[in-house]
Amino acid sequence: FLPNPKTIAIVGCPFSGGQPKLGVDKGPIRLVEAGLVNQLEGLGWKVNFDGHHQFESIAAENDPPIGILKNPRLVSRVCESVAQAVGGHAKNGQLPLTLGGDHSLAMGTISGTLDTYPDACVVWIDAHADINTPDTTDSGNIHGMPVSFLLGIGQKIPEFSWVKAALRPERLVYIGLRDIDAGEKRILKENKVKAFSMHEVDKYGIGKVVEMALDHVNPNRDLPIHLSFDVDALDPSVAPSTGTPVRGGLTFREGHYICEAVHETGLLVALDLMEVNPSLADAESVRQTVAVGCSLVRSALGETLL
Ligand code: Z70
Ligand code: MN
Ligand code: MN
Ligand code: MN
Repeated sequence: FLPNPKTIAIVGCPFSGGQPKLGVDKGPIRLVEAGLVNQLEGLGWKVNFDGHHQFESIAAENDPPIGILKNPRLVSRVCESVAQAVGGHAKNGQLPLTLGGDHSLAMGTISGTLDTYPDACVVWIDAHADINTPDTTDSGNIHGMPVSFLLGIGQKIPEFSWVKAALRPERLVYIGLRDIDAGEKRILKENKVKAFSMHEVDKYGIGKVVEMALDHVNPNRDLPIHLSFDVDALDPSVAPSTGTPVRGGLTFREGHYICEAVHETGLLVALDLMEVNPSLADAESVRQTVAVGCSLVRSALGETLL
């Protein structure tokens, strides 16, 4: 899908408004400081990075909760601007790499991808399903909801009317789930969304799981792929610096294997790396989490072991 010279557009999104913990907005800054641009150039990519996005200008001064949704206008406006950035880069034939920031941002990134590639499928790697609706959420944190907005399920919030319900449930697949709310389990079943939890990873092994996941969303291996990777999919021993670590996660190799296998399809058109929070845990844990984040991105963008 991508023209030569192959170009990555880094969309740095220092944003934390989809959840309550400060510091996740520093994730993209740390990932770039760790040398990500040079690393991607080393893989033969041209890298377009014109600085992190500035969301201060769209900060809503008066943003009371809607129902229990926190920072609703801020999250909506930031995601709309991210959708425009990602969509614009994709339409220019570049591969948007969005660095989060919290996972509410994927409402924007996937909207931008689907606006450019209406047939794209989404591979969502996460401990969580992030598919609560405004009716089912217990936390009010919008990073637990972006998928429901993209699918167009649940109560409609006028402030989010720009989000097209452009994602079809059969074009979405999860890997790594292990912390799902009761309401989310029902939504997954009702909408027949394919999900490979850690149980399936244990049962079949990661190679078979990725093959089954791609067979579901991309049976002929001809549709564009958007890979949205929440670093908390990895086990906390591998990626400790994240807002909601959940034990029993993907190993270092399982996480990288997913990225390598998606790269091998030649179908990747957009990539998100989300929820790195350099303010959580000690300095060595932060270094480790940032390094594994860069390493996952490199694997998805063509780094091989041999
Ligand atoms: C819960 C909610 C979530 C990430 C936590 C948690 C969602 N289901 N996502 N951490 N990355 O609040 O809706
Ligand atoms: Mn840009
Ligand atoms: Mn997530
Ligand atoms: Mn998560």
